[in-house]
Amino acid sequence: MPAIQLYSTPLSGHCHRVTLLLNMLNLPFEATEAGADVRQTEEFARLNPLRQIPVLIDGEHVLTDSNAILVYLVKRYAPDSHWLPEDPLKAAEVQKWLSRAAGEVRFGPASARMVKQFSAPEAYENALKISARFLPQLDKHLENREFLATDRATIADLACYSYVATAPEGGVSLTGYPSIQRWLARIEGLPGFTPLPALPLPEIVG
Ligand SMILES: N[C@@H](CCC(=O)N[C@@H](CS)C(=O)NCC(=O)O)C(=O)O
Repeated sequence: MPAIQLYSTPLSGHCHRVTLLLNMLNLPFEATEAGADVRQTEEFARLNPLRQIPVLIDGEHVLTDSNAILVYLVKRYAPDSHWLPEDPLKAAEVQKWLSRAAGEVRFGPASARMVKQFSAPEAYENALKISARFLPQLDKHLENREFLATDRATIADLACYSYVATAPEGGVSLTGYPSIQRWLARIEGLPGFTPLPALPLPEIVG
Protein backbone atom coordinates (compact mmCIF):
# COMPACT_ATOMS: atom_id res chain seq x y z
CA MET A 1 0.00 0.00 0.00
CA PRO A 2 1.42 3.45 -0.88
CA ALA A 3 2.73 5.41 2.09
CA ILE A 4 1.00 8.59 0.95
CA GLN A 5 -2.74 9.07 1.21
CA LEU A 6 -4.51 12.08 -0.35
CA TYR A 7 -8.01 13.11 0.71
CA SER A 8 -9.35 14.89 -2.36
CA THR A 9 -12.03 15.15 -5.03
CA PRO A 10 -11.34 15.04 -8.77
CA LEU A 11 -12.92 18.46 -9.53
CA SER A 12 -11.02 20.46 -6.90
CA GLY A 13 -8.23 22.64 -8.28
CA HIS A 14 -6.63 22.81 -4.83
CA CYS A 15 -6.36 19.01 -4.91
CA HIS A 16 -5.37 18.94 -8.57
CA ARG A 17 -2.17 20.92 -7.95
CA VAL A 18 -1.11 18.35 -5.32
CA THR A 19 -2.00 15.43 -7.60
CA LEU A 20 0.06 17.04 -10.37
CA LEU A 21 3.15 17.26 -8.19
CA LEU A 22 2.74 13.72 -6.84
CA ASN A 23 2.53 12.44 -10.41
CA MET A 24 5.40 14.60 -11.64
CA LEU A 25 7.60 13.38 -8.78
CA ASN A 26 6.52 9.81 -9.52
CA LEU A 27 5.34 9.33 -5.93
CA PRO A 28 2.80 6.52 -5.50
CA PHE A 29 -0.23 7.58 -3.49
CA GLU A 30 -3.74 6.49 -2.66
CA ALA A 31 -6.52 9.00 -3.33
CA THR A 32 -9.45 8.90 -0.91
CA GLU A 33 -12.59 10.61 -2.20
CA ALA A 34 -13.58 13.23 0.38
CA GLY A 35 -16.82 14.88 -0.70
CA ALA A 36 -18.98 17.06 1.56
CA ASP A 37 -20.29 14.03 3.49
CA VAL A 38 -16.78 12.89 4.44
CA ARG A 39 -15.66 16.44 5.32
CA GLN A 40 -18.56 16.72 7.79
CA THR A 41 -17.39 13.76 9.87
CA GLU A 42 -15.59 14.24 13.18
CA GLU A 43 -12.88 11.90 11.93
CA PHE A 44 -12.13 14.31 9.06
CA ALA A 45 -12.30 17.37 11.36
CA ARG A 46 -9.50 15.83 13.40
CA LEU A 47 -7.37 15.83 10.23
CA ASN A 48 -8.32 19.37 9.22
CA PRO A 49 -10.48 21.46 11.57
CA LEU A 50 -11.27 23.73 8.58
CA ARG A 51 -12.90 20.65 6.97
CA GLN A 52 -11.17 21.41 3.67
CA ILE A 53 -9.38 19.24 1.15
CA PRO A 54 -6.68 18.47 0.19
CA VAL A 55 -5.32 16.64 3.22
CA LEU A 56 -2.20 14.57 2.70
CA ILE A 57 -1.11 11.86 5.11
CA ASP A 58 2.46 10.65 4.90
CA GLY A 59 3.08 8.07 7.60
CA GLU A 60 2.59 9.89 10.92
CA HIS A 61 2.41 13.34 9.28
CA VAL A 62 -0.87 15.06 8.45
CA LEU A 63 -0.52 17.99 6.05
CA THR A 64 -3.24 20.47 5.12
CA ASP A 65 -3.43 23.39 2.68
CA SER A 66 -2.41 22.74 -0.89
CA ASN A 67 0.54 25.14 -1.12
CA ALA A 68 1.98 23.90 2.18
CA ILE A 69 1.64 20.34 0.88
CA LEU A 70 3.55 21.27 -2.29
CA VAL A 71 6.38 22.72 -0.19
CA TYR A 72 6.45 19.61 2.00
CA LEU A 73 6.57 17.19 -0.92
CA VAL A 74 9.49 18.97 -2.59
CA LYS A 75 11.47 19.45 0.63
CA ARG A 76 10.88 15.83 1.59
CA TYR A 77 11.20 14.01 -1.74
CA ALA A 78 12.96 16.31 -4.25
CA PRO A 79 14.99 18.77 -2.15
CA ASP A 80 17.56 19.74 -4.77
CA SER A 81 15.16 19.99 -7.66
CA HIS A 82 13.95 22.90 -9.78
CA TRP A 83 10.52 22.70 -8.14
CA LEU A 84 11.52 24.92 -5.18
CA PRO A 85 14.94 26.57 -5.49
CA GLU A 86 17.09 27.43 -2.47
CA ASP A 87 18.40 30.68 -3.96
CA PRO A 88 16.88 33.51 -1.85
CA LEU A 89 15.55 35.58 -4.75
CA LYS A 90 14.19 32.59 -6.64
CA ALA A 91 12.57 31.21 -3.47
CA ALA A 92 10.96 34.61 -2.86
CA GLU A 93 9.65 34.65 -6.43
CA VAL A 94 8.11 31.18 -5.93
CA GLN A 95 6.50 32.35 -2.68
CA LYS A 96 5.09 35.43 -4.41
CA TRP A 97 3.25 33.27 -6.94
CA LEU A 98 2.07 30.85 -4.25
CA SER A 99 0.53 33.88 -2.54
CA ARG A 100 -1.12 34.92 -5.78
CA ALA A 101 -2.48 31.40 -6.20
CA ALA A 102 -4.08 31.76 -2.75
CA GLY A 103 -5.11 35.38 -3.44
CA GLU A 104 -5.93 36.65 -6.92
CA VAL A 105 -6.35 33.20 -8.49
CA ARG A 106 -8.51 31.84 -5.64
CA PHE A 107 -10.73 34.91 -5.41
CA GLY A 108 -10.78 35.60 -9.17
CA PRO A 109 -11.13 32.69 -11.63
CA ALA A 110 -11.50 29.98 -8.97
CA SER A 111 -14.31 31.85 -7.25
CA ALA A 112 -16.10 32.44 -10.58
CA ARG A 113 -15.91 28.69 -11.30
CA MET A 114 -17.16 27.80 -7.82
CA VAL A 115 -20.18 30.09 -8.26
CA LYS A 116 -21.04 28.92 -11.79
CA GLN A 117 -20.40 25.21 -11.34
CA PHE A 118 -21.13 24.57 -7.66
CA SER A 119 -23.40 27.50 -6.69
CA ALA A 120 -20.87 28.64 -4.06
CA PRO A 121 -22.14 31.57 -1.97
CA GLU A 122 -19.49 33.99 -3.24
CA ALA A 123 -19.82 37.32 -5.06
CA TYR A 124 -19.62 36.57 -8.79
CA GLU A 125 -19.16 40.21 -9.85
CA ASN A 126 -16.23 40.54 -7.48
CA ALA A 127 -14.63 37.38 -8.90
CA LEU A 128 -14.98 38.82 -12.42
CA LYS A 129 -13.42 42.13 -11.30
CA ILE A 130 -10.43 40.39 -9.69
CA SER A 131 -9.97 38.19 -12.79
CA ALA A 132 -10.13 41.21 -15.11
CA ARG A 133 -7.41 42.95 -13.11
CA PHE A 134 -5.18 39.91 -12.61
CA LEU A 135 -5.23 38.02 -15.92
CA PRO A 136 -3.79 40.87 -18.05
CA GLN A 137 -0.92 41.21 -15.52
CA LEU A 138 -0.32 37.48 -15.62
CA ASP A 139 -0.33 37.51 -19.43
CA LYS A 140 2.17 40.38 -19.49
CA HIS A 141 4.41 38.61 -16.95
CA LEU A 142 4.49 35.52 -19.17
CA GLU A 143 5.16 37.42 -22.40
CA ASN A 144 8.91 36.70 -22.29
CA ARG A 145 8.98 33.85 -19.77
CA GLU A 146 8.36 30.13 -19.97
CA PHE A 147 7.38 29.72 -16.31
CA LEU A 148 6.18 32.00 -13.51
CA ALA A 149 9.07 32.18 -11.06
CA THR A 150 12.28 30.87 -12.67
CA ASP A 151 13.33 29.48 -16.05
CA ARG A 152 12.16 26.01 -14.93
CA ALA A 153 8.78 24.78 -13.71
CA THR A 154 8.27 25.35 -9.98
CA ILE A 155 5.48 24.58 -7.53
CA ALA A 156 4.26 28.14 -8.23
CA ASP A 157 3.30 27.07 -11.76
CA LEU A 158 1.35 24.08 -10.46
CA ALA A 159 -0.34 26.17 -7.75
CA CYS A 160 -1.57 28.73 -10.28
CA TYR A 161 -2.29 26.31 -13.15
CA SER A 162 -5.48 24.50 -12.14
CA TYR A 163 -7.78 27.48 -11.55
CA VAL A 164 -6.36 29.57 -14.40
CA ALA A 165 -6.80 26.66 -16.85
CA THR A 166 -10.43 26.21 -15.76
CA ALA A 167 -11.31 29.93 -15.80
CA PRO A 168 -13.71 29.43 -18.77
CA GLU A 169 -15.74 27.02 -16.58
CA GLY A 170 -16.49 30.08 -14.46
CA GLY A 171 -17.44 32.21 -17.46
CA VAL A 172 -14.02 33.91 -17.60
CA SER A 173 -12.52 33.89 -21.10
CA LEU A 174 -8.81 33.27 -21.76
CA THR A 175 -8.98 34.06 -25.48
CA GLY A 176 -7.38 37.49 -25.10
CA TYR A 177 -4.36 36.08 -23.25
CA PRO A 178 -1.99 34.30 -25.68
CA SER A 179 0.94 34.16 -23.25
CA ILE A 180 -1.22 32.52 -20.58
CA GLN A 181 -2.42 30.00 -23.14
CA ARG A 182 1.15 29.12 -24.15
CA TRP A 183 2.10 28.74 -20.46
CA LEU A 184 -0.88 26.43 -19.81
CA ALA A 185 0.15 24.29 -22.79
CA ARG A 186 3.74 24.18 -21.49
CA ILE A 187 2.55 22.80 -18.13
CA GLU A 188 0.26 20.33 -19.90
CA GLY A 189 3.37 19.07 -21.74
CA LEU A 190 5.30 18.27 -18.55
CA PRO A 191 5.81 14.53 -17.91
CA GLY A 192 3.20 13.24 -15.47
CA PHE A 193 0.58 15.89 -16.31
CA THR A 194 -3.03 14.79 -15.90
CA PRO A 195 -5.96 17.14 -16.61
CA LEU A 196 -8.88 18.04 -14.40
CA PRO A 197 -12.13 16.48 -15.67
CA ALA A 198 -13.84 19.02 -17.97
CA LEU A 199 -17.06 20.71 -16.84
CA PRO A 200 -19.69 22.23 -19.16
CA LEU A 201 -18.81 25.80 -20.19
CA PRO A 202 -21.28 28.47 -19.12
CA GLU A 203 -21.81 31.67 -21.08
CA ILE A 204 -18.60 33.73 -21.10
CA VAL A 205 -19.21 36.97 -19.24
CA GLY A 206 -15.74 38.15 -18.23
N1 LIG B 1 -6.35 26.93 1.76
C1 LIG B 1 -6.84 25.68 1.31
C2 LIG B 1 -8.17 25.85 0.59
C3 LIG B 1 -8.73 24.51 0.17
C4 LIG B 1 -10.18 24.58 -0.26
O1 LIG B 1 -10.81 25.65 -0.32
N2 LIG B 1 -10.72 23.40 -0.52
C5 LIG B 1 -12.09 23.30 -0.91
C6 LIG B 1 -12.23 22.34 -2.08
S1 LIG B 1 -11.53 23.06 -3.54
C7 LIG B 1 -12.88 22.73 0.24
O2 LIG B 1 -12.47 21.79 0.88
N3 LIG B 1 -14.03 23.34 0.52
C8 LIG B 1 -14.89 22.91 1.56
C9 LIG B 1 -15.09 23.95 2.61
O3 LIG B 1 -14.41 24.98 2.60
O4 LIG B 1 -15.95 23.71 3.46
C10 LIG B 1 -5.81 24.99 0.40
O5 LIG B 1 -5.03 25.68 -0.26
O6 LIG B 1 -5.79 23.76 0.37
